[in-house]
This record gives sequence, C-alpha cells and structure tokens, in this order.
Amino acid sequence: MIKPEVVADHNQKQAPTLEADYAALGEKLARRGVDIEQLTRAADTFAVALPSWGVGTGGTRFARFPGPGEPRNIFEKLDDCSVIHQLSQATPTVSLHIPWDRPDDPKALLEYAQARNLAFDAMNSNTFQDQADQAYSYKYGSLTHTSEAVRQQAIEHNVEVVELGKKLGSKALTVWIGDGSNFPGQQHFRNSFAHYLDSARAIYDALPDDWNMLLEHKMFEPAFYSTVIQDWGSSYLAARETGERCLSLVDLGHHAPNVNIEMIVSRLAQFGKLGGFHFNDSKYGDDDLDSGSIDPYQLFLVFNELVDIQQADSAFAPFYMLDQSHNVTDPIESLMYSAAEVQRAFVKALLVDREALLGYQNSSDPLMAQATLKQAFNLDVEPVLQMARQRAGGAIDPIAAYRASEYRQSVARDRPQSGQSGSGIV
Ligand SMILES: [Mn+2]
Repeated sequence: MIKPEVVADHNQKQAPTLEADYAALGEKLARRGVDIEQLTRAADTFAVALPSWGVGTGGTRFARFPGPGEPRNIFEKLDDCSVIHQLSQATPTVSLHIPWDRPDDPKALLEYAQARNLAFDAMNSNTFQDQADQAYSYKYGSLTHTSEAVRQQAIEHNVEVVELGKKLGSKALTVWIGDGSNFPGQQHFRNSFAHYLDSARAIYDALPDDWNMLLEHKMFEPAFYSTVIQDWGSSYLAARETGERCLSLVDLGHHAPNVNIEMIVSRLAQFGKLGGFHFNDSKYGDDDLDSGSIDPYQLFLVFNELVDIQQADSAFAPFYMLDQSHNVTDPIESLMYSAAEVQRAFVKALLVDREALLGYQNSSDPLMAQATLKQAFNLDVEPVLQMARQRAGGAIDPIAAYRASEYRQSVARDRPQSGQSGSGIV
C-alpha cells in the first residue's frame, strides 16, 4: 500500500481549495433545500467491486501492449486493488475470476485480502475458454453444448467456483457464457436454451441459501451470429425459470447501440430480477471503455432509475462491479477514475427532485421533467466526492496522490515483465 504520509501530505496541500469549494457548493445546495453533509454521508456509502483481471493491462484480439509492473498473480492483483481502495475509498471488494485467480490455499488468500481491507464480491466462472487439464472442449459450447458430458463438465466447474467462493466469503456467482453460433442453422435455438435452463438449475441447486446467481447476457461476441443468452429478455426468462435467487445482471456494454438501458434496469427491477451491474462505457460494438468516458449522461440516467428503485425498496441492493479493459492507461488510474465517475452518477441521481419530477410527469410537462433531471446532472458535485474520500482516509485527488507516490515505478522494479499478466486479452 501507499505510505499514509504521502496521502496526508497530498491532502494537506489540497485541503484549503476543497474547503472553499465545499462551502460554496454547500450554499448552493442549501438554496435547493439539500443538506450537503447528508449528501456527503450518502456518497461515502457508495461501493463498487473491482474485477481482479482489471488491474492487468488489457488488449484486443489484435494485440496487447503490457505496461510496467503488471501484477503476476492474484496476490499482486490484490496489492494493486488495495491501493485503488486506499486512495478512492469506493472499492472495498474484489471480484475473482476462476481459473485465472484459483488459489492453492483459499484461507491464505482470504487473510491476505483482509490484511489489506479487502473482501470478495461475486465469483466469476469461466467456460468460454479451454483449460489445459479439462477433458472436453468448449469450442462448440459449454452449458448449452449438445453433449451432456460437456454440459456436466461446465456445471461442475461452476459448482467448484461456488465451493471456493464459500471459503472466501463471497455471496454470489456470476455466470457468463460465450455459447452461440457463427452460422445460421448451426444451432437449434430452442434446444440450446433448454440445455441452458437445465444446466443453470443444476448450478443453482448447489448454491448456499444466502447466495445469488447472476446471469449476464451479451449481445454478440465471441459468437457473431447468435448468442444463447444474448439479451435481457433471455436473461429474465432464464432467471425466472431457474429460481428465486437467480437474477439478471446488466453489463452497460452488452447491448445494441442506442438501446435504452435505463429502461431495461427499470423493467428488471420492477419484477424483482435485477441482481447486478457491470459498469463500463462503449462507443461502437466494444464493451470495455472506461465508465463515464463516452456517455456520462447515460450513466446518470441508469443511476436515476437505481436510486428511484432504492428509495421505493430499501432491500434493493444489486451487486456493482467495474468491468472494463485498460489497453492504453495505467489500470490503477483508470479504475480509480472510473469508480469516481460511477460514484458521481450515484450522487447526482440523489439530487434529482423526485417530487417535482413526478409532478411534471403527472401534469404532462415533458420540458420541465427533463429539465428536472438536467438540473441534477449539470451540478458539479466534485467537492462532495473529494470530501467523502478525504474523511474516509482516501485522497482528495486519487490520481495526483497515486502519481506522487511513485507506486507504479516501485512495483515495476519488483515485478519484472513476464509478458503474462494473468488477465489475458479481454
Ligand atoms: Mn461484464
């Protein structure tokens, strides 16, 4: 972790500016009837999980350009995650990917994480790649394969991930499969979906009572013609058929361009089936750009729904995770910046005057309804985020503090480049 003196020194220099900005914003919010202290406390409650694979440099199917000091194993990944949480104070959990992060000694891994103020979020299984020691290939599918033996192997892998997660204190399994087809006629749609339902139920049966199973859909890639769980409709149907604690997970990047994702959020939540969220951004067909880097308004509109649902149902607590690929940036910087962007969208959504909005909706005043949303979105809440971080022991400006710490230079010396980050090409 970064020396506390480095963070304290950074904060001391930034504090006078923050105090002035915070006071000015406080006055502005007070005129709207909002207590800035209450908003800052709410900001502090925000948390989003880090993907273990996110701290390694990503890439595309064309190439990967490794950065200096990449983590070479799960312990070094946790070291990087602890730095992100130390400075951002918004990422207290890590989501593991098995087999990439499979520990020899789960107890030792749990202790290592706890010593760094980290816990484990949802576990991710992997049946979209073949592993060296497996009997059957997933080339033509896994949980939906036409062969029962292949399906059984994929089910057993998921059960193994649940068993491992139990030892690590996780409470959820996220299932994403690449199963689908590249040619019309290659796959029987109904049969493959029926196989998926049978496999999902078999995995669900192995789930502890206090766990959730999260089904992630993705429109295309790696199967470019059809994907078995390609949209929220398929995800909803599968979650509904599988069991009460089986829920849909929405990844912001896994939709056709221009799809109204905030409405999907609303639909799934209305029927008790929204279980989790993967944050990222996209411009074309990608699904891995940094959260809020392309369309921060969409991110805000998603949180507008999430906050609206939360205020109606206090038990609503979906799993949040960042899911992005850092190809050209220092992954630690991207993850800190992205966590703050998601937190910013959450805080702005809290500022929406919901009573006024409902009034404009009921009186059919679309201009003022959208203006009510814009009034919250257009306000700069940076001082609230900075104050929440500082009070929690983090850095007022995480990127500046991180660069001042020279953490990357330090790990670059300790971690000679191996050419493998364990994150693969994502
Ligand atoms: Mn995802």
